Order: sequence, then structure tokens, then C-alpha cells
Amino acid sequence: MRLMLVHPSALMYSEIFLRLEPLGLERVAAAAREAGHQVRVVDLQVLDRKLLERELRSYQPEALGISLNYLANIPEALEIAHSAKAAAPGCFVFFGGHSVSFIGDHVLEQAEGAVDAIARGEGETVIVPLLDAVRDRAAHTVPGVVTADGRGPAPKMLESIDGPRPARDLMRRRNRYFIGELDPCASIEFTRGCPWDCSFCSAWTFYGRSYRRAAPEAAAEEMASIREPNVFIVDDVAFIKPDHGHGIAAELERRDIRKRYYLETRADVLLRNEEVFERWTRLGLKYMFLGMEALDADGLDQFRKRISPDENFKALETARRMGISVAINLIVDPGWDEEQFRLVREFALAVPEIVHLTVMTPYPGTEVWHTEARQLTTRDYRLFDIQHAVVPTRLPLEQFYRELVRTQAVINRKHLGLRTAIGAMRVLGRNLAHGQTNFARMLWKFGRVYNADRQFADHARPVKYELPVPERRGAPGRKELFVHTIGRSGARAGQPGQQTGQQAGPAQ
Ligand code: B12
Ligand code: SF4
Repeated sequence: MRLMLVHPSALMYSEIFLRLEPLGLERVAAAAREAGHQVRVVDLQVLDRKLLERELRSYQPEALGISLNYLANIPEALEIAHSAKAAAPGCFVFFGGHSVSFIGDHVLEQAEGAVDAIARGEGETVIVPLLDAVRDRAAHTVPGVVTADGRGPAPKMLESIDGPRPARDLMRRRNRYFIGELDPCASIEFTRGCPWDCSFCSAWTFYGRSYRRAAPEAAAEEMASIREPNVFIVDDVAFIKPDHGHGIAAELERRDIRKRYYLETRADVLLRNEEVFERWTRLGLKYMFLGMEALDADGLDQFRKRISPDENFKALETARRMGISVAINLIVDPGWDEEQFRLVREFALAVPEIVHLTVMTPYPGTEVWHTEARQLTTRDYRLFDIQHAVVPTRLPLEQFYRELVRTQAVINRKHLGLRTAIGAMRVLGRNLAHGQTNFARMLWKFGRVYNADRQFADHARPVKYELPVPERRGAPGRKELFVHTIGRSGARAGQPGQQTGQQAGPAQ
């Protein structure tokens, strides 16, 4: 079958720091291709919409799948679905990915016939049975699939995440993927799932609290096949299990692979597994993102981070000692007043790390979606990008954005101070010499993107598509939130106290 897979545009507020290859979509593409289908991928983060429209007409896909990891992309995906139906009559249109898996029925209804199915859960297991079923008009019988005619059984999980290897060769303009000065940058996955259960996050609910690891040899083989000199490790929490981190490191050392790496992890994992991270600095680990979320114990408890401020600060010292550059995330509560913003500015100026701010946002699939007592002030999908306030702010909304942008600007100025600017110029020179312009554009775009008036004005745009109304009813049972429940051998659900223990699957 002629299959086209599309990733929507990048979200404006993140594009300035990064733009990365859509690894999930590449794996779906690989699974379909391995089964003999003809596959074309269009990533709108790096290709323009006109090209997509042209290719819909010339390629005439028999099936079109759109990746929806992000709620904010849903309106764009619905528009594409409508134009695909017009440009390629008879084309079977389906959506898949993280966010849409939690609200499949609602999105199907909104599409008014332009979307034939939503594929919930992991894409590698659903894509081939779905394409086979399209021919027999039996999509509604496939595990994980929701259609207007009914829904199939629960989605299936992969036995092992070792394959299929992402179809990176199908991506065009790969040189446009970057994160900060890691330009160009590829992505790789070593583990899938997260055993913690933070109240604002859906990473754990999607995978039913399971956690799987790639075999070290398979991970190293994949790394060896990556051409880019920089790699983003997409795991939710990197190197939870020290033996796994060491195992991959040993395989990379054996193959003499050196790249520059960026990863995300937790402070307690870093403190517990210092030697692993130390070994990875020798392999090229340069940047690390730590989701600190809050500076005080109350805030951390509220998010159920299961960590103390003390551990967070110790982890920063450890990373500094290892020479790793750290970005810290803090969650801004819409209830903040000027004083709380001031305290964060003070903190951001006092530490050498880059402080990144995200606004507390209840999402479908998270616990806070059900427990947040404050009413949503908007259900416009486009504002659910954790850079907008979607529950009432204590400060008038416009002033809230001024404080937010002012705080981001202070942080930005700190990092573009004279010393940093000289460092940046060096990197810039190196990248430009290799024809890489992403990092240069990022430095230039900051002021245009982070703009309080613009953020405030985003709330006044006409709204065509809205999120469902949250069902407010106190903390739901955990399994009610899960997309995948553990119905396969291997991955199993974790317990809060055993974050490091639930390794499973054939990869061990
Ligand atoms: C890596 C990552 C990123 C990367 C790469 C994103 C990219 N271009 O793909 C970067 C750093 C760029 C990123 C940025 C952001 N991210 Co992010 N990200 C992740 C993370 C940690 C892993 C995603 C991943 O690559 N997994 C590995 C691959 C193999 O899995 P996958 O992408 O999920 O794909 C599988 C399925 O979803 C499905 N699938 C995917 N696409 C399709 C398509 C079809 C047709 C089908 C059938 C199936 C299918 O099959 C795939 C294989 O099993 C997830 C958390 C998570 N664990 O899912 C958050 C997550 C998706 N991100 C999130 C957020 C909030 C953001 C930001 C908005 C944060 C910000 N403000 O800076 C930005 C927005 C980026 C943008 N769109 O422009 C939220 C999503 C919230 C929401 N409900 O919308 C998540 C869930 C994290 C969280 N804690 O809540 N992110
Ligand atoms: S540790 Fe990170 S990925 Fe895991 S549930 Fe908490 S915020 Fe989500």
C-alpha cells in the first residue's frame, strides 16, 4: 500500500531551542516498510506545507498517518486530514501518537468524517494490522484502533524495543534537526517508559508504568549507523539502571564511537549512578536536562516528584563537577504573584545553570487533568503547549505573561552575556563553517518568540477546535489513565518505592 506519514509543524515556543527528528514516526515508517509497504514521510518541522499539498496530489497516498504527540498540533492535523481527503480521494486517514491516544473518541468526532481511525498506543504494533484491515474495511477490529464503527481490543505493546530501527533514511533535510549548539543532531531511544508517577505527567500513564530497555549491542549498533556528530537521547529518565548505562557505554567504547550527547534525567538518578554519568562524559556527554520542577519541598510533594530540594541541589553540584552543562526545568504555577517570579529570577541569576520555565498545564492522560480544582479558562488546543496559562492566573493574564517573559529574558541575558556570547561566537563560527545555521537562527529569534503581547494575543484567536471537558472527580484509579495495560510478557508495572527495579523484557 502507498502510505504517507506526516509530522506536524514545530511549536513556536520550542522551535527556538530545538527541532528534533520524529523518532516515533520513523519507527512506524520502518515497521510498515519492513512489511512491504511503500512509505513516504513528510516532517513539517523542516518541510513546508505547500510541499505536503503537492505531494498529496502527486503521490496519491492510499493511507495517511499523522503523528500527534502534542495536543497543540491537533488543529493543524485536522486541517491536513480535510485537505488530504480532497487531494487524494479514497485515502484512509488515521492519527496516532502520545496525546491523541488519550482523547481518540473526541478527536474522531471533531474530524467530522475526515479521520477514519485513531491508533492508540505504540505504533510499531498497530501499523501493519491496520493497513491490512483497511483493505477489508475491518479497521475497527484491530487492537488499539478506534473508528466511528467501533473499537478494537486494547493496544499491543512491543516485546522488545530493539527494532524496528527508525527509518532515518526517509527523512529529508536532516541537517535542520538540532538542539542548541548540538547542530545537526540525531535522536536515539535506549529505554521506553517511566517507573515514576508524577501527577502532571503522562509519560508513565501512556505505557502503563512499564519500563523496557534496548539490548546494549542493539543500541550501540544503531548508534554506529547514525551519521550526525551529536545525539539526543530521548529517554524520559536516562540511566535509571546503572548496569544498562554501563552496558551501552562498553559497547560504544568497543566500537570506538564518540559523539556529543544530550539527555534528560532525574537528580536522584544522577546521584545514585554517578559513575555511569562520569563514564558517559568520557564518551561525549555534554548537556543534561533535569526536571527539578520546584525549588521547595511543598511544590515537589504537590507534583509527587518523590525527591527533596536537597537532592536536587546536590545533583547540580555533581553535574558541575563532571563538567556537564545543565538546563533545569521549573514549573510556573498560574497562581504565582510578582514575588514568586522575583524569587525565581534571583535563583536563576545565582546558579550557573540554564533555567527553563514551563507553565503548569493539566493534560488529558495526567492525574491533574482530573484533580485540578481550578476551571480551565480555555480549551483551545493550541494553548496547551506549557507556555500559556490555561487555568486562572492570580495576576491579571497580561501581567502574568509580562512577569513570565521578563523572567525568561533575565535568564536569556545571563546566558548571552559577554563571556557566553564569545563562547557562542566560537560555536557559531564552527557550525556556519559546516553550513549549519540552526544555532545562529536560534540566537536571533529569541526576542521575537518570547513576547508577552504575542502570548496574551494568542488567547484572542478564533477557536475552531477545543479539547474535551475534563471530568473533575478527584484522583482516578491508576489503570483508568493507562493507554497500555500490561498484557504482555516482559514489561510490568512499577511500584512507587522501586524505581530502579522494574526492568523487564527480553532485552535484559
Ligand atoms: C523526546 C521528546 C521530545 C523531543 C522530540 C520531539 C519530536 N520531534 O518528536 C523534544 C525535546 C523536541 C520535545 C519537545 C517538546 N515536548 Co516532548 N517529549 C519527548 C518524550 C520524552 C519522548 C518522545 C519520543 O521520542 N519517544 C520515543 C518514540 C519512539 O516514541 P513516540 O514518539 O511516543 O512514538 C510512539 C507512539 O507515540 C506512536 N506514534 C507516534 N507517532 C505516530 C504516528 C502514527 C500514525 C501512529 C500510528 C503511531 C504513532 O508510535 C511510536 C512508536 O511506538 C515524550 C514523553 C514520552 N515518553 O512520550 C515527551 C512529550 C511528548 N513532550 C511533551 C511536551 C509538553 C513537549 C513540549 C511542548 C515542551 C516544551 N514546551 O518545550 C515540546 C514541544 C515540541 C514540538 N512539538 O515542537 C509532552 C506532551 C504533552 C502533550 N500532551 O501535548 C510529553 C508527553 C512529555 C510529558 N512529560 O508530558 N519533546
Ligand atoms: S520522572 Fe519525569 S517522565 Fe517520569 S513521571 Fe516524573 S516527570 Fe514524567
